[in-house]
Amino acid sequence: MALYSLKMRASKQNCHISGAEKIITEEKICTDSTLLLQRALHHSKGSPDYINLKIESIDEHNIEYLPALPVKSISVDSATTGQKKILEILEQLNITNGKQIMSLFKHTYNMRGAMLLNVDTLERLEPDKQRGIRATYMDAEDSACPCDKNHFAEALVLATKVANTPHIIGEICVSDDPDYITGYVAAKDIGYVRISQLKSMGSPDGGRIFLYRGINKNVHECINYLEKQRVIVKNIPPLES
Ligand code: PML
Ligand code: MG
Ligand code: MG
Ligand code: MG
Repeated sequence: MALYSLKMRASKQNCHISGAEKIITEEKICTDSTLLLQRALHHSKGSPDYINLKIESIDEHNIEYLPALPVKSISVDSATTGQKKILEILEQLNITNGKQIMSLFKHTYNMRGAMLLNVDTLERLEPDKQRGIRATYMDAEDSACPCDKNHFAEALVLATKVANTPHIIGEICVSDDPDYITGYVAAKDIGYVRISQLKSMGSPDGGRIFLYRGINKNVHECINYLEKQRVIVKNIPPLES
């Protein structure tokens, strides 16, 4: 059965507004394209002046199937407590400079992709620092209709791919959507840990930081997997509230 990668990204004055992608069969191309375009046109970050829709056939033999990371949810009463939780979890991952890492989120808002950070030297490893690294070519097995954004399910797909990437020891995500305040920290060892509040409602500040550990000359292995490896994530659980 022929499979296609379908990707949408939208921006305004070169600032990223939204992006989403699917891996689908041919008969879904028309309906899913329309649904992704509608998402691009109606986003809380604003109206785009540029939308890119890309459709490519993919070879099913090149797909890697990964089980979804186990999910855990932590409920906190404020963004400040949520940020403190992140620091505790980073320490469990033997990352002791969490405060400095969290301060880098002030640079991620307009980026289309994530920051790729050497956690020990705090060097940024993205070849293009304005764009960042976009983890791509991924979807959930039997994924739902892309009409409404399901933050959780889409983020779990991405986090599962990222956690399985060579030299990546973890990821931190604060949503860049002004009306979405839940974020997460994820790693192969700890799973996908959702934190109910990481910023205040209405704040657009957010983004992703991929945490790299190792010698910088191996970064191409990591970027190659994030940008090229086709991945389908199995067993996405329903979100328990
Ligand atoms: C985004 O805006 O794409 C990030 C969404 C984070 C999802 C966190 C969750 O609800 O599990
Ligand atoms: Mg997004
Ligand atoms: Mg977003
Ligand atoms: Mg962003």
